[in-house]
Amino acid sequence: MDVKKRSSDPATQEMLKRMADSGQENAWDRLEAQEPQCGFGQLGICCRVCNMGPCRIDPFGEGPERGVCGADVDTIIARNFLRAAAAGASAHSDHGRGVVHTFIAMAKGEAPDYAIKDRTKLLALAREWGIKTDGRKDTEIAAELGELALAEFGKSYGTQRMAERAPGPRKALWKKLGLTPRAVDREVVEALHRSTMGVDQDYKSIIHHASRCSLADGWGGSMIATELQDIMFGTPYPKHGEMNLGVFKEDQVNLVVHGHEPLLSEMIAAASALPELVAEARAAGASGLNVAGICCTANELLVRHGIPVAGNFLQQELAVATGAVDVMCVDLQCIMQGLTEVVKCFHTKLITTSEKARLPNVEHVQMEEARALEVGKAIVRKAIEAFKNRGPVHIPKDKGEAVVGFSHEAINYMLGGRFRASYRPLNDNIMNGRIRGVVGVVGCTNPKVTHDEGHTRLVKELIKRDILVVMTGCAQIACGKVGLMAPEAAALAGPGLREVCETVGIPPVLAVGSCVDNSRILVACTEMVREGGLGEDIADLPVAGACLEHITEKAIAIGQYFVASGALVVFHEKLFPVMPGTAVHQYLTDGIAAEMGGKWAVESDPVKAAELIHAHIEKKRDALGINKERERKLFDMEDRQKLKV
Ligand code: XCC
Ligand code: SF4
Repeated sequence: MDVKKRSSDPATQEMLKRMADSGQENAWDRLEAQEPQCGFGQLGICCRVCNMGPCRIDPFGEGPERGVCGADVDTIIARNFLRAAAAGASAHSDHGRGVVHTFIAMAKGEAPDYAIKDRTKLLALAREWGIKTDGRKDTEIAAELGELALAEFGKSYGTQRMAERAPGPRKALWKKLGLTPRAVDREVVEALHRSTMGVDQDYKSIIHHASRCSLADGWGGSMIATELQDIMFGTPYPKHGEMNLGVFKEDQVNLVVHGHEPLLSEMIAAASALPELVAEARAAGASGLNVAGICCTANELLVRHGIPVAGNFLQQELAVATGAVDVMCVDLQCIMQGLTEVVKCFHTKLITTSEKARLPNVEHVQMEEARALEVGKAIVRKAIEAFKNRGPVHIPKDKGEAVVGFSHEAINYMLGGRFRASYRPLNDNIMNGRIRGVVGVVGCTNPKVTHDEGHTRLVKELIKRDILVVMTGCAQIACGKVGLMAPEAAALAGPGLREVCETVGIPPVLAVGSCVDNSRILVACTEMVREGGLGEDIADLPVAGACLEHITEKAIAIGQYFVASGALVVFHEKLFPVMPGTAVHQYLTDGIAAEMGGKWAVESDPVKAAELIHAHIEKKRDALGINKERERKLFDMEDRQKLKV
């Protein structure tokens, strides 16, 4: 086993060796046992949509070219792509719906442990949605807002309210193409319908719906999740954070919260700060209570409260293998069933909390919004109990220091100051060329590629080229671990970006939040357009998105909504589930740009991906006419030498 090939993160390498030595299995081992994986599946050319199949297309053009029903390679790939986008959109959006239910309960006084923490945001959103605010109680406004938000998931008519936020030309384009997203549930149901046997069999039409369904996620379910979570739990502002397995404390009760929804983990965090529970932990022989997160539940708590992050997706089993985790409390999404095996080797208590996400033979403590803090306290007490049974621990020392919590509002404030909060300084610095552009690097960590390496190398290459990076998800954790979100990382940036970072006091890589918080990036892009000087639409901006380690269907939905919003999106070539050389591949990576301004690109090498993104950004800058000065300067040594010959 070559641990360096498995991961570029020293803490992960250390734990991989330890797990191998003690015969404990993890995702990398199980991947090895699967190899070689099905090549048809990887290329998206296997269809199991009906029972005349499964059918597969021969990629070498020697075998079957069509499924039993006659579906060709492009139809099969596009249908699989659409189903992935729909599943991804449903995951983010069902999370959003859960938040709305709690929000309404809070407003009606049925969830007493929740409150309105960001009143400014509540009122702003209420006004945006035409809700009367004058002379009304906050809870009354919130109740009405909650009902309207809930309708976004299942209303019979109309389109997503949040999509109204997009720049004018983008909205007009969506309208012209019939892409303005309708109710989230409708788009997901229609995606499943269209992709059944014998319905939509024109790949462009199928991808078209993948766009609309994904837009219902980004400008719908995800954005609603982000906004209402901010109202209830606070909008993120810059704060200190720490990331990696080194955040576990040997002498404290370590409670890991893992998954995606902050509804319960917020309560667990609050419970862990209660003096009575701290006293109970002390009585059990611990010096305190340490809550740490994994995956996007971690990102939610990190950006709002600076609660430490123990690791990203691939580190969940390794966290248990430290022996230092007393309770691993999971909500939903990205919870590996493999956890049920690894906890058997340790004292760690695994607890499920969502009725939607159960594990066999695992204790279930149902999250209940009416008594959420009580549930949180009960889980903390279970961790204190488990601490007493703790065996030997092995905690890697590594952890990265970071400044995190750059919501759209925080960026506005950092750049413009309290009284003239605006994106003007950002736009100005992009226009004068100190910052070339902005790139969102997001998404998962996949054992098929070296863990963390795609993200960290790409981000280093981007900031070196004076490109500001904004991050979410497990990619954010990967870069936080290596210190790229510390202000000192400005030293790794190009001279222009460095100057801006040092003047404003921001790191060159901004931690924005969880995967539903990619909606914050959509809002930030819109704000850049509104501020002026960088074109009329997101497609005009010198921006892009990238994910070189994607795993989940959610990443496909995110990628597609960025494409349909006008951005270039780069994925790892081998992880993109679309066979190269097909018409649908050609369409997604080229033809679609003529319709939507955005498109996909595939690249496995982080340096080449950075070059590709940089070239794209310069092209956008040229089109905006903000590159004139630079062109003159670009007469470098090489050009001079050419002249002499
Ligand atoms: Fe899951 Fe969001 Fe992917 Fe990480 S990044 S592996 S989705 S936790 Ni969203
Ligand atoms: Fe095969 Fe067509 Fe059925 Fe897919 S839908 S399994 S290609 S027969």
